[in-house]
Amino acid sequence: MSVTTIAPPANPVERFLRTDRMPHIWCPGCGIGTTVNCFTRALIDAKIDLDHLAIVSGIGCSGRVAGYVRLDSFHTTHGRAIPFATGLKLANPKLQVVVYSGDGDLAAIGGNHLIHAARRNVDLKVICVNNLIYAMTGGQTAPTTPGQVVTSTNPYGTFDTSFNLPHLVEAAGAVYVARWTTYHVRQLSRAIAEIFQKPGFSFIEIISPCPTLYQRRNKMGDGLDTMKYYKEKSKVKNGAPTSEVGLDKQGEIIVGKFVDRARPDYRELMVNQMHESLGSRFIDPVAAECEEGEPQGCEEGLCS
Ligand SMILES: Cc1ncc(C[n+]2csc(CCOP(=O)(O)OP(=O)(O)O)c2C)c(N)n1
Ligand code: SF4
Ligand SMILES: [Mg+2]
Repeated sequence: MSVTTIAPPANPVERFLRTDRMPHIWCPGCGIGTTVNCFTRALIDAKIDLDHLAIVSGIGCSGRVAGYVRLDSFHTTHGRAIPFATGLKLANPKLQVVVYSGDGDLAAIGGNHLIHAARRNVDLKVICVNNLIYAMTGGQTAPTTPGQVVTSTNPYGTFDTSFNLPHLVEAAGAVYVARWTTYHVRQLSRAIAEIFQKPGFSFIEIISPCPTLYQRRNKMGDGLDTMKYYKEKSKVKNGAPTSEVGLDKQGEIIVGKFVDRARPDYRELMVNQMHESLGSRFIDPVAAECEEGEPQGCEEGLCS
């Protein structure tokens, strides 16, 4: 008698993971894995050409994403994901370049790079996992930590004013700004798929739990309790003025797509300026490459 074994259905996310690097370092209930799930589903839904995709992370628990995805990924130094990604994008404009990192990495040590990349409208897709602290190094206060939150460096509660990241990047010039939590998995996946169609500097903030250091110290329960908390406290307000979406310890979490606008990106401005200044003496290396290698015309439209 022959025995038929039925293979379990393949997990669609698995092919995007470096399974040889498992088990991962993330704690039970951590939100970072959920963000990776949403990200990989967005890659599937948006039919992203993986040969033209690069992921850049900085250092931190969130920065570990680059090491776990089976994609062309770069785990750079703390705070330097954006300048690294900017160089990558300028050297190879055909790449879709994603910066995937934590709030501390992007808005503290990397804060200047963040605002200037937004100002220049560099064509990057920035995914910021905001767990409201420096998690990897022990739960210290970050520029995103809301007032009164207990951290390892403010055991009696923080008191300095925190960054409202959507407002910061909108003011600096980002063309797409959204915020979701790890509870909003479908909306988050859709937003990530959407920024792959959006030229210029896009920024998605994902409010994500760190049960080990943030939730525990603030008596907010475990990962599941935090999902319930996000569900209860979140209010979808697409188009909300970013000046009104700041976070506090226990208040409403305004989520949604806040900004979706168009303006020329850094490369377009650079090429236009060089043409204006140098005329026919300016040879755009990308256009020249297209003429040589793709005589039928460049689908990316980078030479126009
Ligand atoms: C130049 C430098 N400064 C400081 C550190 C220490 N450091 C490593 S991760 C980290 C904080 C990361 O916080 P965040 O980006 O929010 O990531 P999380 O761990 O919260 O996901 C710090 C300060 C470092 N690695 N390099
Ligand atoms: S320390 Fe916090 S952010 Fe880091 S893996 Fe654990 S739960 Fe996640
Ligand atoms: Mg953090």
